[in-house]
Amino acid sequence: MSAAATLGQFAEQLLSGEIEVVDLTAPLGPDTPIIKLPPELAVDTPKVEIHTISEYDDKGPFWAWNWLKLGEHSGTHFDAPHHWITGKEFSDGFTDTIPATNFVAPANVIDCSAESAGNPDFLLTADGVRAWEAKHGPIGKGEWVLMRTDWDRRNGSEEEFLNADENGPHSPGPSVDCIEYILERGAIGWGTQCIGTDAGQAGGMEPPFPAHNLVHKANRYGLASLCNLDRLPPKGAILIAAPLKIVRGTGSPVRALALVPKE
Ligand code: 23J
Ligand code: MN
Repeated sequence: MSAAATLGQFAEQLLSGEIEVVDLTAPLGPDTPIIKLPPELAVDTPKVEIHTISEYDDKGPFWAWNWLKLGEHSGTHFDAPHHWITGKEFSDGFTDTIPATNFVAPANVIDCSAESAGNPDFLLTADGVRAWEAKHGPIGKGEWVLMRTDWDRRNGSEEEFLNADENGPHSPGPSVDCIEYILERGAIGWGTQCIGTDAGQAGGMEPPFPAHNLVHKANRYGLASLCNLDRLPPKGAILIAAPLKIVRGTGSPVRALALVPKE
């Protein structure tokens, strides 16, 4: 089929509802959970603030608008390669220099919800990914790998979302060999439903924070705090996730959307 015919059919099926748009984005506001890093290591991102400029009043009689204060890595967000020291040299590794074609790509959704419900420190391994491929088909070059944990059900409460105790946060994520394997397959990025792309306990891995360290070293991307992955098929969805074109930005909140065939 010609690309024009494909897009023509796509337009029809989008308008008829045969192709659905699923919102993978959490609400972005003052209640948005924000990552807390060990105090000896870091300064945290401030909470999101939304300030009214006017709302049809003496500050602006006919219009409403707000100004925002927010970190790049707030809420459902995109991690660009320059976010991590291993990716700092890529001239196309900033939110304003990544080619726009990379913001639209097929998604592989690996369901780890049962494992994560039983163990908040669950790690998806390379063997886990290979077992998933044996069942659903290979992860292709240029495709996203998304870890479904249903962690979005905790997103309304920062305490539940971070799930921290005296030993730090406990949330599922990838093992080192998982990330090595998906990069070998040529994945364009790694996405999760937790506060960041790495597991809560990933600071103690070797290398520390392997999703950040290895994905960005390969000039690939991350997505964090994704919602509604339970509404996506294992394969067949197209993910659209475009960061704001922040000049030399290291990441950005996104409105992440999936195009999904309606069952
Ligand atoms: C900075 C340091 C460690 C981490 C993160 C940021 C994130 O998760 C992020 O939002 O990129 S783990
Ligand atoms: Mn981030």
